[in-house]
Amino acid sequence: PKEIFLKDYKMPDYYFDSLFVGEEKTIVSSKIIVSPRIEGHSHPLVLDGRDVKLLSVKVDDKDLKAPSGTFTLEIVTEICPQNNTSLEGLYKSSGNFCTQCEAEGFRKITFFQDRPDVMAIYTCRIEADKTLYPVLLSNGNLIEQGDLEGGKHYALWKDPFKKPSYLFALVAGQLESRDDTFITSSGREVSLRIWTPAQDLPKTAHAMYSLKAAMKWDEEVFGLEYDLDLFNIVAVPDFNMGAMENKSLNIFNSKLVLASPETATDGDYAAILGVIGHEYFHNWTGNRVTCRDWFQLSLKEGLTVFRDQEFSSDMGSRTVKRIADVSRLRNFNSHRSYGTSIRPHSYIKMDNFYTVTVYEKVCAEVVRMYKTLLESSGFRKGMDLYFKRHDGQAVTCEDFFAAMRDANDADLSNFLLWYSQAGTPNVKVVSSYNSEAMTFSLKFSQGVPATPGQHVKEPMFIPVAVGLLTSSGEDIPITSVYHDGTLETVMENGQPVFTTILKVNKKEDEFVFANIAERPIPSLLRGFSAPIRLDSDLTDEDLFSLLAHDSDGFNRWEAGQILSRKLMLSLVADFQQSNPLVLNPKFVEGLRTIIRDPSLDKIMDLMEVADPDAVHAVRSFIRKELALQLKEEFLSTVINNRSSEPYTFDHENLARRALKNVASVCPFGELTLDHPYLASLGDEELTNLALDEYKSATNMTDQVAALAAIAQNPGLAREEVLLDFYQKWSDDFLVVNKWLSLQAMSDIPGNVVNVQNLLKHPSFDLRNPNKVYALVGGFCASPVNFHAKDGSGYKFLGDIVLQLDKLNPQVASRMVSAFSRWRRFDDYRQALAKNVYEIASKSLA
Ligand code: B3K
Ligand code: ZN
Repeated sequence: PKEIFLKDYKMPDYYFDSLFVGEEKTIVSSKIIVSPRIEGHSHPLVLDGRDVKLLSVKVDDKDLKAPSGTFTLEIVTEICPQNNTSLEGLYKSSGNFCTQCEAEGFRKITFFQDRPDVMAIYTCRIEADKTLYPVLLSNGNLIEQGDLEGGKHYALWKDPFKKPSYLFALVAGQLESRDDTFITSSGREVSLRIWTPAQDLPKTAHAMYSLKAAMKWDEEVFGLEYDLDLFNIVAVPDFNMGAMENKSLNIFNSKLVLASPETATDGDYAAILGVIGHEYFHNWTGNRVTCRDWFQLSLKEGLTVFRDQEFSSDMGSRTVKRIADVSRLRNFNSHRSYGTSIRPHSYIKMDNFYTVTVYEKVCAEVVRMYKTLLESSGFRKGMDLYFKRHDGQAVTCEDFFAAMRDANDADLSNFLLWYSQAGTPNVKVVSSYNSEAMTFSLKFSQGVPATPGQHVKEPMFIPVAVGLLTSSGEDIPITSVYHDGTLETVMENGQPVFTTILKVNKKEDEFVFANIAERPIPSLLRGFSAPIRLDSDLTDEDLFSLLAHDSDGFNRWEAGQILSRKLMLSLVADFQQSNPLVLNPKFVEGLRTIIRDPSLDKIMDLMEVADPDAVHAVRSFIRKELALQLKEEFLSTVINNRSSEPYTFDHENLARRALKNVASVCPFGELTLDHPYLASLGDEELTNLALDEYKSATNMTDQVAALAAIAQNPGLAREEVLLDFYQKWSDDFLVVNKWLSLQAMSDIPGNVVNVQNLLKHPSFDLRNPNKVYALVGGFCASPVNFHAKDGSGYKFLGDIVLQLDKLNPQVASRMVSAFSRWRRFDDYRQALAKNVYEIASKSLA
């Protein structure tokens, strides 16, 4: 494979002004108006194409000849969507046709300059059998439709906005729609339609609610209005990713559209809200302003992930959302040290560029830092200028940076290093209090670890949000800070602040707070204001105090995290030296106070007692020990948080269910490894409690959590309840996937054999990405069985990946990324196919 370099970017030699796509069975004819970028040049026009059979090419209605000036290019190709298991380009899913063109799928439909900086107006005519494919959709507005001979019909769609090929979409099939309308802030009426097979329509209510909420939010927060009269969402069961933001025709993985209280968990409801918002927000950040080349992926993804995170925070609890996002970020990156920068200088296969590191999480943190540095109003000014300058263009991360800087006249100094420099900055902070001068000093030192190809690193520009607490836990007003020999006032509207942003951008940087009457406890990096690793000199006592009192909810959780990590580490050492394990009573007491506190927003303090990657034995010990010592508290938590009210998706009920399920059962069901406390004891009384929870559950959140609790202990109860669950839900493929993933993630010894058997279960299908993610992905998330000493887990994954690579290279490469979390399997890596190669060589440093 050829490696593509950012430094080699060249502007296209030709523009494509408009494109007409027609699809009949599998014949694609396209007519493209082509104009050279530089009049009179003689560069060849090179088109991309993959797995496409060329039937004919015509230039200006004549045989191929090199034209100068603008000309029309007509191409007819033949493709086989029914055999397309890669799920890129045009393919069939459950009998319906649909497309996925990002990043380079359009070249699997026809020959084209398949690159995001070639933007054209698309007109698309679809012809198909009317009975088999009654619904024909594409981007933009429906211009014309009608019947044709031989039981066929056609639809002609035109998208008035110029767009790159990756945003093209087409759907043909037997679908029905849930219809609604949205009135924009300027009074235009937009038709909203969510398309699914008829039987699934009742499950689209939450998706429609989410779409309307997102449209309203984007108007209110960013002044961004929807720009067409129609917005379509189509749900398909076979989809590599979550969803796709095609202009006015979003295509979604069914998992992120369909929900009912009986079949979807709180986690599913939250994911639907976030992803519907995400794809909708792309209409401005991605579609109206797009990327010049794929190196700029974070320009649209980082910004849009940030926007969806803000949207979800505004719709629910900001603290809970922030904790969830930061946990994910850390979980995915803890072993990789963010080995790639968010804008690498080269790639081999674009698809492998869509990793959690490069694509989503860190990029969104970078956008968040602009907001932290410029505040909400400055950030909004930057966004406004970005759209004013670049609407209708394909641009770069520097253009976004320039808009933020220019709109605020801000000194963002070396901020751009966040895009190019790989590796997580390690920041150390040392504090000291001077009672005579009444000053409190924070001395920062930073360093970025060397990463492959980048040995020497520059200091980064790091916004550190800081608050100071009194010994009794109250916020201390901050009025002024010395930095670089000058005293800066940090008041807002003449009032002292409780949180201030320190701009750390030197290798060693000191900040001194003035007028501090007692030795304060610093609350550092509030809200996780920068994606760094922070090492502070806080004592256990400071941390307990922050855990109990910090006004920053995120840092309360963070203090609990640091304390439990410390506890884990000391126990791991004891374990290794065969010392008896004893739980620090201070820790148990700290937790007891929190559990007894009736306010619910502290659920997260309990959720992750330890780092998910820490040693299994110690983790189970802590869990069991806490369950034993805090049994009374956990039991009353379960009882006090039961509810017989109908299911509602709101913060209070989410928190209540999460608290109950973490005490007795399991938070957020699918794909979390946070074990329920009480059920970990495995005694009969508590197994019966979980069984009661299972039987009386009126929603999937409670039901799957109880199931997970029972399933953690091998035995008859486990077998019976798993069978019961399957029999109940065997017709609902999304629920069956939960059943698959729950068994796959299990810590019970020798689970690889069960998972191998499940591969042969009638409910499993290697061609469906969701099932692969549930079963194979679930297994790789199990620290015990995937990483089994005998290598059975790795061998299992290696074999599957080889099979998957033939069917669907994107899914294969996502699965192989499970290896990237550990460094010791070179032996296994080498056996993997081409797709494995890039992830292995590029992001597994
Ligand atoms: N932009 C798409 C992801 C496409 C992935 C292609 N392999 C979904 C999103 O981020 O909105
Ligand atoms: Zn996106």
